[in-house]
Amino acid sequence: MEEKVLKNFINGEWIEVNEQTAVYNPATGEEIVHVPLSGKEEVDRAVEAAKLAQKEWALVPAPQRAEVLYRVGTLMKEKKEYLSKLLTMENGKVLEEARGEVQEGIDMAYYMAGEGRRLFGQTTPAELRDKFAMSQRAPIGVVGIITPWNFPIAIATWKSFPAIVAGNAVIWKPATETPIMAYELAKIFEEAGLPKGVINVVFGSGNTVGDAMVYHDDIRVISFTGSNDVGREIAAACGKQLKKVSLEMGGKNAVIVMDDADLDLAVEGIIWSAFGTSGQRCTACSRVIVHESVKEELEGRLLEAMQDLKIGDGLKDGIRVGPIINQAGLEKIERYIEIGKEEGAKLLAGGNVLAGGDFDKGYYFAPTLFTDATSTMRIAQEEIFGPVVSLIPVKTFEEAIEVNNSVTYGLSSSIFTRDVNRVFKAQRDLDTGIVYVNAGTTGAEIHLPFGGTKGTGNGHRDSGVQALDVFTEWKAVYVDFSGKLQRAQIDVEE
Ligand code: UN1
Repeated sequence: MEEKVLKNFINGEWIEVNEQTAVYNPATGEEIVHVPLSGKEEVDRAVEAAKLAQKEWALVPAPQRAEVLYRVGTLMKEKKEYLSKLLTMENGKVLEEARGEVQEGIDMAYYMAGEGRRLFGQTTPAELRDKFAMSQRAPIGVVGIITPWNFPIAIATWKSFPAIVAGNAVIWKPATETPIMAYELAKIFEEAGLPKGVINVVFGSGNTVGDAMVYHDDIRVISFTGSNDVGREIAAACGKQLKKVSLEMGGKNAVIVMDDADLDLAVEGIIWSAFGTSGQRCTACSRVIVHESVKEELEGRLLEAMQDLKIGDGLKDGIRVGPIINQAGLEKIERYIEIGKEEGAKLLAGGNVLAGGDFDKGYYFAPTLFTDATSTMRIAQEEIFGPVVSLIPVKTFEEAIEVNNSVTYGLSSSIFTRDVNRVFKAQRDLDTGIVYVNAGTTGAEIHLPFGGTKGTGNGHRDSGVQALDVFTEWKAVYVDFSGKLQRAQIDVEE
């Protein structure tokens, strides 16, 4: 990437903003680019452009709208390696995972492009003779998406692609920590021939750009992924304005390991979902609910597997765990380690910021394992967003399910067992939006609904065909071809 100063993308134009802030590579501490700090003025300008563009865009037949997404997918595919490296640079996740994230975006492009030929509605029998009834999806208008730094490109595609294929125009505020993916995706939209104004990228903070979006009368939907506190504020603000809002605010995801589990597999699943992306996934495993009879064995095997985790700059070969996003992230994890110790959980490994040599330049935290935690401890209830996992011993399958469901979040859960009855009970009783059997808690596929129950969100889903529900209105249409005025609910009895 050549640019050193990023620009907003508004109405198909690249617009510089005077105020900016620096963006750093979390692995090395090096400055990479400057990102605009926009304000209400830029949001207003973007919305004006989006309103005009949307009117035309909604009239373009959906299969043609989809053509643009096919091109977007193909361009992403061509640039996959380039994008992945930039993603590792700005976010820190290891290159292999960055490639996986870009691939999620490519998959989403092709999947949602397919929706351009479906966008199914329903025909329904009418109550009256010679009358036709149907329901169809209609675009909502201008929609706002606010995306996080931990999946800067995938989550943006989960939200923007369904919005676009359904005929909306988008105002997008990416996280200021990871603006490069947004910049690159905007360039791809431009190259793919998306009409100007259909997507507008406005960089800036939540307090300025985010607020301006949430309170803008002409932005009719806000789709947000991020922290619980911010999500609740957005929900309250949108509630007062009767604005549709879709929220995804994290998890406290558990892997359950039963006495009959394949322990080798369970260890792999835990290591991957707890320490991959340095635990900075909404779906990351941060609790292991383990049957007491296999607890010691599991502890030993986890400790052994943790020794193989090479930590460092994700652009280097063989690195399995990258850095934490920034100093604030590091300090939050440190606070939880102290809390865990005070609460009486036993620290088996890690628990410290990594220092010395290359570690001094970036933000690194040692993969951490607590054991003998109880389900009411704060380390077993609150989202830490780091490579920290706590073992909670239980005596029965029923207790395992209960402990899994004892948190305010409800995103993802997993169980390792060979008992088919337990499998079916677990998929029914685990109170999360995503359930895995004999796999870790991460790795959701884009054509299935992504989201959770309880405090994870407000009932909406990202990705999957369900994402279309966020960005469309259902419209009921009646066509009376009887040639006379038929009065529904009255004429029926005559
Ligand atoms: C997130 O952490 O918010 O299921 C998204 C997964 C990925 C997406 C995670 N496909 O872990």
